[in-house]
Parts: sequence; C-alpha cells; structure tokens
Amino acid sequence: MSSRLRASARLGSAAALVLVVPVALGQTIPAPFDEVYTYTDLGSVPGLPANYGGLTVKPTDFDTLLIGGAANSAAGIVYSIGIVRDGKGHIVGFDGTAAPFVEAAYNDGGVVYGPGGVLFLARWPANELGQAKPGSAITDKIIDVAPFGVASSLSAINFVPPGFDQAGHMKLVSWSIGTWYDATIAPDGAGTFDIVSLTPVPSSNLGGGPEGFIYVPTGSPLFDVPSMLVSEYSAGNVAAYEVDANGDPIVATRQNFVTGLSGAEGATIDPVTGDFLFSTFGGGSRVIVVTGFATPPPPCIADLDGNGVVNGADLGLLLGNWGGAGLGDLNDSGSVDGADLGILLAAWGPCPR
Ligand SMILES: [Ca+2]
Ligand SMILES: [Ca+2]
Repeated sequence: MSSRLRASARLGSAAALVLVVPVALGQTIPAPFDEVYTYTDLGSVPGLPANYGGLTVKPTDFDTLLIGGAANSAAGIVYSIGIVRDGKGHIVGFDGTAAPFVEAAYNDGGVVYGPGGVLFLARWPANELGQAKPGSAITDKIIDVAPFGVASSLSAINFVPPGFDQAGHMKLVSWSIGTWYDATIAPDGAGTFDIVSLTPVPSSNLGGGPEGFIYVPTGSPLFDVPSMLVSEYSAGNVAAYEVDANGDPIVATRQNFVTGLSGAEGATIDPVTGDFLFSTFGGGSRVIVVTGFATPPPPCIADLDGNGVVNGADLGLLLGNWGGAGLGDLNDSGSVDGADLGILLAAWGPCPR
C-alpha cells in the first residue's frame, strides 16, 4: 500500500469518525474501567511537527519523553521533550520545546526501547524495522521485514516485559489488516540486533487498525490476568486484551478501554508511575495520559542481550565495546567505561519483575 493510499485511508477514517461523533474530542473511558482509571489530555508537544508517531520515556532519564514527529514521512525524526511531573510523579505537562533526538524516517506507532538501550522503530509504510544505538543521532540499522513475511506495513512493535510469559520476545503488528507476529532477536556484534525468528500468529490478528501497544503493569486494578492495551488508529479506540501464555493477545477478550478518539497512534507505560501514555496521529496532535495502573518494575537496562538476566554474557558485551559508544553506555555519557561497569555489576542477576 502506498503512503498516498494510507493518507487517503486515514482522511477517510477521520471523516467517518467526525460524522459518527459530532462532538470533537469526545473520548470516554467506559465501565468498568472508569471506576479506577482517569485520563488527562496533555495537549500538543511544543515544537513537535505533525503528525505524531510513537512515544516512550527515556530509560536513562525519566524526565525526558521521546516522540515521533513528521511520522510516516521520509523527514521523520524522533524528538525529545522535557516532562513536568506532579508531586506524585504523574506527567502533567511538557517543559521546553521539542528537539531532534534521532533521525527516524517513516516512524510510526512503534517507538520502543529494547535490549542494550537500542531504540527500535517500526517504519511505515516502508515495512522496515529500524534500530538506533544509544547516543546515536541516526537510525543505524534497518531490516526489511517483508522477506520475513510481514504484511505491509509494519506499524508497531514492543517487547514482552519481565514477569510475563515469553519475556524478551518481540511482538510486531501491521496496520491496517492487523496481522500479528512473534519474533526473537540476538546481538549482531555491532551493537544492534538481528532477527533470529519471526512467526505469524494468525489467531492474534487484531481489528481496528492497530498501532502502538503495551503490556499492562502486573497488579493493575481490573486487570486480574496478563493483559495489553492497543491503540486502534482506524477505530478510534484504545482496546484491552487478555494475553495468552505466548504473550499474544486473545482476540475474543477485547474490551474498550478508551473510546471516541481520533488517530490513536503511539502507546507506552511511564516507568515512574505505570501511567499509560498515548499519542494521536492527527486528532489534534495530542498526548494523553491515563492514570490508575500499578507501577512496573524498573527498566533492566544492563540486560544488554535481552534474555532477562544480567550476567557474564552482558558483561562480555560491555567489555567488548570498552571505550566505544553505543552498546554498554548505560549512563548515556557517550562512552563505555567504569561508570557503566558499575551500573552493570549493581544490577547483576535476574531483571526485576
Ligand atoms: Ca542478559
Ligand atoms: Ca558511559
């Protein structure tokens, strides 16, 4: 599908939504979730060019949000913007003006940190997986996922977090037909990752035009079993699904979590509070935060190979890049040195869960 076609489809979807929902921004959290969860519209990010792609809090600086700008275009860039938190840590606004963080052409709903502090990027409509090393200003590695059988085009990715079955697996989804995939990755020796396996999971194909998705922090009210949330761009919702023993959504369990949206796009969990944040592509170019979730375990940034434990293999990767940039630069200083070694040794053992 060409980008022009998608632009047309997106306009059509937005127009249809306006006809059905005459009151703009009529977003609602339906029962039973409204008893626990509340949402705040943070508005637009100062200086961030439309349209908005995915978003994530920087794992080495919880006061910085990264978010895709000029999404879906060759000019796409992931920007950084300061976060303002209230006394309880909840994100209540933005500080300063968005600044370019890493070139990210065709960024879409998947802007996600993976093992080794590598930023993974779903590239729509290029149907590619991008990777940017820690400290890099460019997308260092691009994998064409079409040869792996991914339907055009990949829109979002995420990693199954510690505490869930199949932790560390990468999950991928395609907009607009909602095909769902399971994948594993491994270090490629250059500070980025290769895809080892990539398998379609047809029983988990999703409706609604799926974009960004997250795993709900364990212990969150009204989510008694492992669950996920999915931004549905085309349907204008955020949907909740139960997750099976493979970390894949169980389609029959779908519930509305937020309705009445236009352009739900990115999705991420705030590591400080467990709050769910999502962006909108169009729809007023907004960032919305939903509070009420349990706090997740802290990011396991020293697990450089993403296998759920910090051990000798991670130490070997760090030492193998000693004095270099990127992999193993756990404090974002620009080089791998004793400070990073200290962080790794302090995190030795299984990742928090
Ligand atoms: Ca490891
Ligand atoms: Ca460092």
